[in-house]
Amino acid sequence: MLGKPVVLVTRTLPPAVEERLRGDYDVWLNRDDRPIPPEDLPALARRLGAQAMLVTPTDRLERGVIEALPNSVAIIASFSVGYEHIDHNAAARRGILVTNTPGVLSDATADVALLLMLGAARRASEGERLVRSGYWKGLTPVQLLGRHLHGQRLGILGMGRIGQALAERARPLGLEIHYHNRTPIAEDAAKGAIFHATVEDLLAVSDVLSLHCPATPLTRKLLNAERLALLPPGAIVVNTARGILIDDEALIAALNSGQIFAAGLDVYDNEPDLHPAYRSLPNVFLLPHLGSATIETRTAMGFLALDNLDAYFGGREPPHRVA
Ligand code: 8YV
Repeated sequence: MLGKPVVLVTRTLPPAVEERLRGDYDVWLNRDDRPIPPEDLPALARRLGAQAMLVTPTDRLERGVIEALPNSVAIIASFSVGYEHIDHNAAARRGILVTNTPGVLSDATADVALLLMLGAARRASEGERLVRSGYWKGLTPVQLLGRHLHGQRLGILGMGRIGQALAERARPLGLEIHYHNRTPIAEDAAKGAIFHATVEDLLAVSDVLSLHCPATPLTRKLLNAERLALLPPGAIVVNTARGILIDDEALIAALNSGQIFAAGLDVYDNEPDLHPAYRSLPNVFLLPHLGSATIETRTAMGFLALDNLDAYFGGREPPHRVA
């Protein structure tokens, strides 16, 4: 291979990441950072002679797009831990490698899960809106009373890296940790967290439920009306994983009825076009997919994506290959 490998980068990345890209690759950067329509990506890759693509969850690379990619594309590196936006089976059929960026974002995402848990329980966004509105008339003994988290049971659905990082943060707050996972995790990692063999068993003991499982055909709308009804009355729901895990209509109805006290959401089905009802519900703390949004974490994610590319173009197995 004569020149530097050609890499098509679909979104603007942190400065240090783009600098490393420019140094090691013949890189095409999306200067105006507007999402490129997925159907336009194959033609762009062909025009550039791209050997690699560095994409984000805003790039839907479904089967049709993957099958239309030029043969020059050998690897798709995702700037994310989640990779449901890439049809990795179609990629595997074409012999195209797919990689992700796990681990480096666990702390930042767990911090946001904790922020949402505290914000929802203590009605932070209502309070913040009241103060900003100019209509706050001062302290009253019964104003915006929230829920105490100390002594409550936190149910973690998906006890992977991010779920365990949240447990680390919640224990000192006096929350009792419960979890469901396909298999129990090692005792030393669980640190006393109580395993529940079924989702339903976990829901029954979750005063606060936090979702940390990947978006797959099996987890699509996993939190539906039947399952929401299993939560203790007045429970709190937190989601920093993927919006498609929740049946929006069901959650909105439960928030309206008070069956669910409050929710803290960072991700949404079909984001950014989230279900409009969420915007007018007072008892929902809404964030715009900020899970990993720190300069340190996003730079580390970019470097991990580049480590995957460096390994591949160096003839080695990428450290975080998912297909
Ligand atoms: C990122 C994410 O915000 O890693 C993921 O799966 O959803 C987030 O960490 C996103 O990937 C940024 O592009």
